[in-house]
Amino acid sequence: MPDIDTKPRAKIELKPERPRLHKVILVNDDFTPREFVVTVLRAEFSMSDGQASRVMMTAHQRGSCVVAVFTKDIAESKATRATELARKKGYPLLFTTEPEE
Ligand code: TYC
Repeated sequence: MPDIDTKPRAKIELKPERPRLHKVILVNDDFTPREFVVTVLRAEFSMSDGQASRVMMTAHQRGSCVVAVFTKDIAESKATRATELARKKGYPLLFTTEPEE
């Protein structure tokens, strides 16, 4: 019988990395009406009127504003859906995404 060492070795723990979150960013432009930006934020990101107005005003004054963070797929689909709502009305409103640091 061969002498096989069956003593337990140190356990290798496999810790899956937590998925990186992605920011949805609202970009300012000179043409989309403020009320429409607020409507899109409320519809797509379930914001109250107050929250949506503050996010819209931040983008308006600073050029852009982080709307929310999600996993990559959800961030991208929400940004696309929100941007498409604007395209349907002929507005250049843009939502982009980027990974969180
Ligand atoms: N700047 C636009 C205006 O004055 C309003 C606006 C705000 C548009 C935020 C886009 O992300 C935006 N009508």
